[in-house]
Amino acid sequence: MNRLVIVSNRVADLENQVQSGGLAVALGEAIRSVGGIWFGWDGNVEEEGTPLTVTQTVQNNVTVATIPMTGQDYDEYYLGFANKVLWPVCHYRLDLVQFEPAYLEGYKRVNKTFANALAPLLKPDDLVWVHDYHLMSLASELRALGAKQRLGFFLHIPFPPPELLQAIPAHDWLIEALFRFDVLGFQTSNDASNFHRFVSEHAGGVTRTCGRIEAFGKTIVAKPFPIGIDVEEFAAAAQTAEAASQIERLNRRTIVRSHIIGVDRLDYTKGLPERFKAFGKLLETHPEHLKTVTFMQIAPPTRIEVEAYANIRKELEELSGAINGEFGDFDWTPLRYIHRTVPRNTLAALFRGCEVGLVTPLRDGMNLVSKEYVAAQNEDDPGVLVLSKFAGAAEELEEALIVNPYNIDDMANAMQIALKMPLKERKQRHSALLARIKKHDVRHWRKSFLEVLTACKPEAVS
Ligand code: ADQ
Repeated sequence: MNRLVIVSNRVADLENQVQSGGLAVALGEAIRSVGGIWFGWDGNVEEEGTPLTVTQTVQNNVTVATIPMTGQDYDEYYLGFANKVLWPVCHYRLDLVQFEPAYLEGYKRVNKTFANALAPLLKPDDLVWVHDYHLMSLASELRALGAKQRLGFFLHIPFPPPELLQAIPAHDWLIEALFRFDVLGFQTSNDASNFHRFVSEHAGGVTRTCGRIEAFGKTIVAKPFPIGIDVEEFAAAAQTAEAASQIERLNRRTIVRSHIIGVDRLDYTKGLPERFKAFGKLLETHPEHLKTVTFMQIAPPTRIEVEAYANIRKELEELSGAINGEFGDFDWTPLRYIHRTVPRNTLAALFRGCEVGLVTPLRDGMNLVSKEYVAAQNEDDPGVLVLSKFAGAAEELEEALIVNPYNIDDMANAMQIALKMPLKERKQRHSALLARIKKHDVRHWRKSFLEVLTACKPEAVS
């Protein structure tokens, strides 16, 4: 078995698996079984001129190798090119792009710094698996240093259609850099086909069978590998004695009969203002829910230095205040809006205790919350998932109530259908959804990607 090297912007906390979640556990498990390295930024920002040295901690056969970055790197690479250019374009939000030439330089510089620091740690037979939009030019930097290893890349966020991709300054350079990997993994067939379309229409590429595509003098594999969750682990977390007491606490407010829940990072892609408005619409059009339904939105702030994130927070505070002001009463708060990260076990319990799960992003690579909500349900009395057609998960989770998150009435209507859905239909939909998330769980995702990467010939690399 080849050693596995995972590279991502941030390194997951392999010690604290309860907090870090399914992905960290699944990848950590893979490294532990074959031995290897997890490499990434340590989260620290150093003064300009401080040497950026790699720190390695070794536990059994796993090395966690991390490196700090400078304030300039943080501003230009992380906040700049990654989060003010790539993130909005990949989520179809050209209106939020803020580009400065220094951002691109910062992105190239940090990818190069990562490559310089990682290259000496690699062994010839390693399988290197790079994650996400921060590190799209890492393979090209590693190849420039002579790396011949098999290099794979997985994009956790959507890959936009060519018409939007072209809004990224230097997108041609970025696509050519991606061709220095051997395997590119996308969340959905839509994302993979957007990539194929760009390469064939704008880079003279030729699509072959089995996801292979030829361009820039090289043939690589570029196909979907939809990510999943650890279904058994999450289902078990929802059924502990502690979870039962949390659910009991939720129901102690006897005045409320049904709970609706949303859990997302506070991000403009997650469709939160639209969701809040839809809940307001539900109360307005179906007054029978007054005092009997609550909506709990858990949304911890992220990337607060980026203006668009501060704006969304302000908008949500105003909307939740307006809804509670209009509909609430001294003994009932219709919308509870919580700004904190919640331990995974508590999340699992809350999902199980809530009759409706709202997952309504305007655009999302996959969305793991949708799968966690399904996994946490009581099979004998399951809740209903309301899912945006623009979440990658909608390609698989057909039995959810699929909504257009831009259409407030459509979402309010889906909430009403969910709240009224008979047990028989809830069970039918849930068992179909559960079967799907079990079939494509996180281990299947990892195994299928690594099988394709292992099957590449390292000598095929130029
Ligand atoms: P995210 O945009 O972060 O991930 P998501 O897939 O929903 O979105 O994953 C979020 C994870 O964080 C889930 O496991 C969820 O339970 C957890 N989480 C969210 N809010 C939390 C809170 N308040 N407290 C504790 N935990 C919380 C990116 C892409 C997605 C893609 C994933 C994985 O944007 O589209 O599905 O990567 O590839």
